Amino acid sequence: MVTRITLVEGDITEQRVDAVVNAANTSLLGGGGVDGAIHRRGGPQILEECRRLRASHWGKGLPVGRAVATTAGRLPARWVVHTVGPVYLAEEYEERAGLLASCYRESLRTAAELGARTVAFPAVSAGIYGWPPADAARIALGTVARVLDGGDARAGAELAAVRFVLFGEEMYGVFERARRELLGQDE
Ligand code: AR6
Repeated sequence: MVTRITLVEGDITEQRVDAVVNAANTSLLGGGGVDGAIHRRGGPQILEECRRLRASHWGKGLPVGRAVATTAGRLPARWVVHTVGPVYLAEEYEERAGLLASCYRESLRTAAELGARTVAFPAVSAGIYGWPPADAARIALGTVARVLDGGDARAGAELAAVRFVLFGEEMYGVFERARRELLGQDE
């Protein structure tokens, strides 16, 4: 459902949405990129909850393709949904593309279970993890559109809007083109 997906150029830590998705790593203990920005702006409460998750259910860390929620700390959101994207590796494209799609599905499911109606995503795996931006955008938009269209009836029904927050003009343009190709031109 195209109208429920929007693209904005900006900083995900400034988004007023119910849930902000973090492109984390398996350790859940922070890193660079969007992960670093979320922990910096959100404050130490987020890391405290991540540590508790590591001390309990996710002792070995969060597997690639999965998602888990914590408080959003001082961010203007209610929750941060942490997901772990795959590192790009051309020789294992099929398997890893499946895992990237899983990040979006699992994040939406996790957010919907909490009662979130609005969710903001960064371009998972398209930074430090090296996923080619156009392909990352195609997977991101295609997967979210399928969930909203009822591929996952529960998550699709509860979510009112999904916003992709793209860092920089270039990534925004890549998503805009992918959106046009996949979903048609209209809003
Ligand atoms: N708001 C929105 N997007 C951002 C922001 C921001 N504040 N900052 C960066 N981006 P990356 P990955 C964009 O590297 O590829 C971390 O160390 C960025 O320009 O954050 O999944 C984790 O701990 C790019 O387009 O995530 C992992 O170890 C996109 O967000 C690893 O990086 C994703 O880039 C994850 O790598």
